[in-house]
Amino acid sequence: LANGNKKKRRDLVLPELYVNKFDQETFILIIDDDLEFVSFVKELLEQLGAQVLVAMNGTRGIQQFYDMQPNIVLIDLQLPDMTGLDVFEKIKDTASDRHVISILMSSHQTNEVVAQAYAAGLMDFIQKPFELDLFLPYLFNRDKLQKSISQSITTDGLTGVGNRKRLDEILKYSERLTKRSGIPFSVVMMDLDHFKSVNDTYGHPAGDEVLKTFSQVALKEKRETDHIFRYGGEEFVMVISGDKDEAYTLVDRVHKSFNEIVFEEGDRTFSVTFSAGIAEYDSRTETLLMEADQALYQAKRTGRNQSIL
Ligand code: GH3
Ligand code: MG
Ligand code: MG
Ligand code: MG
Repeated sequence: LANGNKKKRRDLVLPELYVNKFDQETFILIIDDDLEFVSFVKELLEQLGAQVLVAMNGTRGIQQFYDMQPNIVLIDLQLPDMTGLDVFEKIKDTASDRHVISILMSSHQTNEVVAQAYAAGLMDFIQKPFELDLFLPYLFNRDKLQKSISQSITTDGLTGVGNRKRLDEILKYSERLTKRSGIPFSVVMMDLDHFKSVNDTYGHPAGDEVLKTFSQVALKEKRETDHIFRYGGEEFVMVISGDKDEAYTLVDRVHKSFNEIVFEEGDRTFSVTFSAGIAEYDSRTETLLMEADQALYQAKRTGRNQSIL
């Protein structure tokens, strides 16, 4: 097997088509005790833009799965402390909940093993050593399909921005990124002011237009590394790459742009404002939204149409 990999390494020429194809949100966990095989595959997947972690036994693999929350997990059937099927048994609920691509690997491919893998709920079985020129295009397509499924169930129907499920994912992703890179991130909780009276005065469809416009303004003002979500009715959350002062500056831009917009309903015109609460990630995402919500409450209580840090 080791020799086979060495040979593959020399022979492998990646078609240009497959260079840097994974996006930066592709986290791959490899649970396998074959050091030579995993370091080779890890290096290759990283060259293709994925972030890769390796666990050398089942116990560590399960732990890494929950810590890292990968979107792809490759599990070897024979591990030092348990079988790959045992590992999957321990992670399958979360894996299915998060639409993780789960693949069992083994050098011994029997119908029985493959059937067991599918019966256990794994998405696929791959024989080792990989035929990389087949495996890579396959994995890339699979990842894209999975992401587009995830995308459609994590998008808010009215505004097209991410929904709460997507927010949860991005918060976890941001936490991981911050722990690795040290670059801070902040969240902003935003709530439209007196929105009930917008609906009451101009009608629910006009209110819907305001929500859509607000989303578009936030999308336009945010940078590529920032994210916007509809949290609920007329509440939105932004996850911003940077400290709370950077977040403040960004929200200020959104405030200025949004306040300028004149909505028309029949022959009447009106403007809408919003309030915002900002909190910077410290060490726990669990309390982050609560902190931002408290700041938002202050913003509401002390006059609305403002941001509070
Ligand atoms: P405050 O400044 O304190 O936030 O006052 P508010 O009126 O904005 O807050 P309140 O929570 O009383 O009202 C929120 C309103 O948002 C009530 C609800 O009908 C409306 N709303 C929630 N979801 C939607 C929606 O999808 N479309 C429309 N048009 N209105 C919505
Ligand atoms: Mg093994
Ligand atoms: Mg509200
Ligand atoms: Mg409101």
